Amino acid sequence: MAESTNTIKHVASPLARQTLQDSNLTRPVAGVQPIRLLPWLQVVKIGGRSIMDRGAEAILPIVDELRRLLPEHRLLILTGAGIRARHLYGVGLDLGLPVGSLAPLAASEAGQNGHILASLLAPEGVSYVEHPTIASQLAIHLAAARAVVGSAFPPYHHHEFPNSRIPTHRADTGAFLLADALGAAGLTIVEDVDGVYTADPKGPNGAQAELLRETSAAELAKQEGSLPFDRALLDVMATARHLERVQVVNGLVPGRLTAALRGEHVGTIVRTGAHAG
Ligand code: GWN
Ligand code: ATP
Repeated sequence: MAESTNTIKHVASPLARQTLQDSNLTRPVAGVQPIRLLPWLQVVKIGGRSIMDRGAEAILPIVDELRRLLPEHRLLILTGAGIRARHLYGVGLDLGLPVGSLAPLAASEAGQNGHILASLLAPEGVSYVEHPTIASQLAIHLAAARAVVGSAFPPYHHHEFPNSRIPTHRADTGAFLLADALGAAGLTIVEDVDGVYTADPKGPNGAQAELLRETSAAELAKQEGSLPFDRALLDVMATARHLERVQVVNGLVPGRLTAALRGEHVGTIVRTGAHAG
């Protein structure tokens, strides 16, 4: 018996003997920069309300543009939820549904928009892939096709934070979390405005609104009023590990998405908290 004790192999684990609550203790192990899983990937978020809800008039030119981009880029195309989710929030809130019940219902509308877009790109070999596939089999799907489409919503369901009656982590936040976690080359957010303005250009003070060519998540966090994306996006940008910037472009103007993916400055560049290295 004594001999067998000597053959036991002890597995040393640097975090085994200490609390995970003390960042001074965990930093030597947990403070290293994560690797980029898909460094060649370009993520494109297509607005639900701003693009998909407009139907053929807005969708078909974007589909044409995406089709022409396929030889140049490998794309993860993520769709937002749009007007159907807003109707759903209205009905659900009236009934008193908790935010964690509303989140997956709204998310399913983002998925439906993804299915629509993927159907139009099917002749190019593009398919809708489910959340679990994005989580664990994205690489093989992108080895088989130049692009895939998915829902931009994060799959938080009943885990959505209850600090708001409307889900705070919606399509823009979901797209960013995914792009940053994958270490993607870029994220382009496609809207129906030229970028981020000092105020809603379609709002009551729209005439005074000025386009911000370049800004940062930190600067926008100080700006009161509305934004063309979820405010929670600013929070996740602040703690980004890889994506140093995001470009918001107008998808109703042909060529803007293509130019953005080629690295041109054609919308608003929003710098995140991530630094090269
Ligand atoms: O249904 O359009 O994925 O990719 O957040 O969950 O509410 O689900 O609850 O793989 O897991 O409606 O069924 O639906 O949009 O999210 O999907 O067609 O469990 O492929 O079954 O994390 O698509 O759907 O809505 O994304 O955003 O079956 Mo849908 Mo969404 Mo499909 Mo997905 Mo949710 Mo799944 Mo999921 Mo649910
Ligand atoms: P989803 O994908 O969640 O359905 P979306 O991204 O397609 O939504 P909206 O959430 O409606 O679209 O955001 C775009 C709209 O935001 C623009 O049409 C514009 O009117 C509005 N907006 C509000 N504030 C601003 C701002 N500061 N700058 C630019 N646009 C703004």
